[in-house]
Amino acid sequence: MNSRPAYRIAAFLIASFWLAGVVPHVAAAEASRPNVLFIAVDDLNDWVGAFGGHSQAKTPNIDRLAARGTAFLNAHCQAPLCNPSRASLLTGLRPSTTGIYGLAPGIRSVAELKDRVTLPQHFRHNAYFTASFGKVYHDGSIAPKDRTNEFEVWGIAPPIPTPKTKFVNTPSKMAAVDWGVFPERDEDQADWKIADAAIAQLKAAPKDKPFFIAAGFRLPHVPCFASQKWFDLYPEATVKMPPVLENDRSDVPFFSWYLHWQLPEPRLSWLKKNDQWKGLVRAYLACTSFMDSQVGRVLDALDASGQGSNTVVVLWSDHGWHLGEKGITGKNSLWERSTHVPLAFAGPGITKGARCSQPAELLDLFPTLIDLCRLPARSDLEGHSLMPQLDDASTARKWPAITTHNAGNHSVRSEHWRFIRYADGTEELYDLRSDPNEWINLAKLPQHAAKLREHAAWLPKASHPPVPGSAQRILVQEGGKWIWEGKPIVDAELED
Ligand SMILES: [Ca+2]
Repeated sequence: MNSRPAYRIAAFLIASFWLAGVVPHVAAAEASRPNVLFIAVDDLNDWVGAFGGHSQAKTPNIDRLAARGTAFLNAHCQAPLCNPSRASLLTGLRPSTTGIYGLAPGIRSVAELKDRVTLPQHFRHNAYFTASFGKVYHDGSIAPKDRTNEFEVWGIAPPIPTPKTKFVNTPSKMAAVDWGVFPERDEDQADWKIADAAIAQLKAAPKDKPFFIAAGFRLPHVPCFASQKWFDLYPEATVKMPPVLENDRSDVPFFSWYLHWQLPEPRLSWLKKNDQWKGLVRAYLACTSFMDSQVGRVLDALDASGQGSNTVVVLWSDHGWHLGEKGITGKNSLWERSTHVPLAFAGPGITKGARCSQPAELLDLFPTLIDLCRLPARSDLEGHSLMPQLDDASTARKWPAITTHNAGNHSVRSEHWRFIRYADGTEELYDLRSDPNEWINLAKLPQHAAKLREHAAWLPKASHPPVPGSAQRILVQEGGKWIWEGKPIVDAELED
């Protein structure tokens, strides 16, 4: 076990006060609780040095954070889309429990969740100062007048600045997708301003209570803009492209084509035809490196504040991103490229330099942070504390990671396997040891029937229908037919 000098000193001081007949202002546990620096990243897949998804990724700051603590190499989101993923992490409940699957509604617009005590609120109710900068809750999911109910300080959350005209002429329904060298100065980036605000708050945090400061970075979410120096890290001629297999999707259920195909992000066919695939890959890497530099600024400020040794730092991304794998770019799939996220913890009570390959879920953050900060336990959370793995990364974990994409579609990721079942009952199974790209669907092979059943046993029992107010990309069943994005799913070849 790690020693906890701050905890011991606080306990000693409180014991001294008690012996002297002085009633301390705060209870022992509260006085000794560590701070939390909660770093969210938008649409960051595993193309991060420490997480090994791309051999050229340059992310020295996230890497040094991971080296300071424990990196979870097999961590997965609960939903491959911003709003449902963040709603799940913040409430501690699965999408299949809440019915939040789309870009709306926000949690407070759902009757059952109106008064749900979220992760930051649980800290606030236990005498923490709480503050948020950038994208932590999904943009627009909380009305401005209600934001200080969620965090004591709800700071700036500027959007990614965009040029007057697009760099890349993507089709009109991909309006948000663009990439290129912009703006000229890093100081004009949203993530620079978000880091600045978090740094100012670290300096100004109240001294009489622990803090929970959240910083939510926007890149590498599209549009992927960064200044020239970040592109220069990845000379175009040297950029390695992700592995793809021709006809990769020929062995996946037809149902998945609809769920993942009718997307606004560019398809691989469009990128190839327009000679834009490498440009997007390069821009994504450049933006990730720039965002990483802002993580570094915040980590440096934490250390400069003198609170580094008494602060739990956790970094996570809301879901992954395809860059051509399985024929698409973007998220919204139940495959590894969409579900796999970087997750790292560092700070008091966490083993240093450890790497854990056991499955972990973003849902686990809530109970893990409760344990690390010795807050009152909650019996209403669907995740499981990662404390055993933070103590010893080789500790086996009973639970797989489950990702849900619209009602009734789930992926179950164990240490070595991925099982997917779609709402129409069709299935996929991959052995990630021999097939890390998920190219060979084993679901129909009789020799894997037991493995398939073993994973299917973990499928969520609840299947909450989409709640009222659910936005686009929602799957519903009407009169025995499946309707995806307002159109019936029919057994016909989709154009690629
Ligand atoms: Ca996102």
